[in-house]
Amino acid sequence: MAMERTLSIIKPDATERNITGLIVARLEGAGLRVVAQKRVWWKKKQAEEFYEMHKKRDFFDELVAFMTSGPIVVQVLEGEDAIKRNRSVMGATNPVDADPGTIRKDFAISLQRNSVHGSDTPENAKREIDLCFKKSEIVG
Ligand code: DGI
Repeated sequence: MAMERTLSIIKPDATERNITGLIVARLEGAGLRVVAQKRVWWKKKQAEEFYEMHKKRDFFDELVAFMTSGPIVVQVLEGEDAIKRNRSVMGATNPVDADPGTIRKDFAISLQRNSVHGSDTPENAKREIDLCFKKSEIVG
């Protein structure tokens, strides 16, 4: 299995509840290594650019408002099959559908306030990592 990198975000509902460490422990426990990490508060433009693939969806404005409502922790995670591995430890988008033991099942509040983001394809992982980090900020 190839080593891979993926972009992870701990969302405002989780920073607000001071559970970022609990979430990082789940990621590390799943075999993912944090090779870049920063705490930021996105401006509207940054959130709109990050989620541009959802621009036409009816929840886009709500999503942007939520992602700019407080600080987030942006990370690059590295590991074998990291994209799928992260999606698997995150659980389904809607916590109601998430499997037991996943981050979203245990921590998410709702479909929108679902605690974490993870890239879903290698193409999106590259795009999202390049958007959020300079090469020099990633230390493997
Ligand atoms: O990759 P995911 O985060 O699992 O899901 P996604 O890329 O389909 O959607 C991005 C985020 O947008 C998701 O984490 C929560 C939010 N979202 C998705 N579908 C809906 C939604 N928010 C609302 N309010 N309604 C939706 O139907």
